[in-house]
Amino acid sequence: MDAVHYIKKGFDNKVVRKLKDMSSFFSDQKAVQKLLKENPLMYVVYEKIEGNVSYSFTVMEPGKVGEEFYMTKGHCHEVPSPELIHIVDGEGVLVLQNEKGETKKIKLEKGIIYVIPTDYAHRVVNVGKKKLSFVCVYQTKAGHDYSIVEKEGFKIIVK
Ligand code: PAN
Ligand code: ZN
Repeated sequence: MDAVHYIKKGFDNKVVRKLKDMSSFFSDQKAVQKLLKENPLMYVVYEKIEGNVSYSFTVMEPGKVGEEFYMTKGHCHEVPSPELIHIVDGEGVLVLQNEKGETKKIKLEKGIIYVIPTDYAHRVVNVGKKKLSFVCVYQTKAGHDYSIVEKEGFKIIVK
């Protein structure tokens, strides 16, 4: 069974994020205000916990807020730990930023497994015209810390 079917067969957590859940993350606040009337779906995350290892399957909608592509909120791990990411379908860009403010922008090729290094805040952007779906693998204890992104944001804006 491939990872997607494995996760979708029995996930433990499901997170639905709409624009309202992340409205302050986008740079064009006028565009945000206009779109908030319909509050579009941004993405859904299905998570499966298997002891020390957790897996997630994220399905992102295509679209833009102003000029900026739909993206995930982005986070650091509470317990520093790396993560694997694998694109299942669609066109994605991975944005990384560490505490020193060093950034990386990586185009995610379908069929390749990428490692998100320890200590990097990470965000995925759907730069395509259709849904973007990807699988992540990480330590269950990694946790999600959104506070750094909420406070400082990412320097790289993907348009
Ligand atoms: C992923 C992300 C998922 C959604 O499972 O949590 O793609 O992104 P946000 O959590 O930033 O909203 C992951 O990176 N887990 O560690
Ligand atoms: Zn993560």
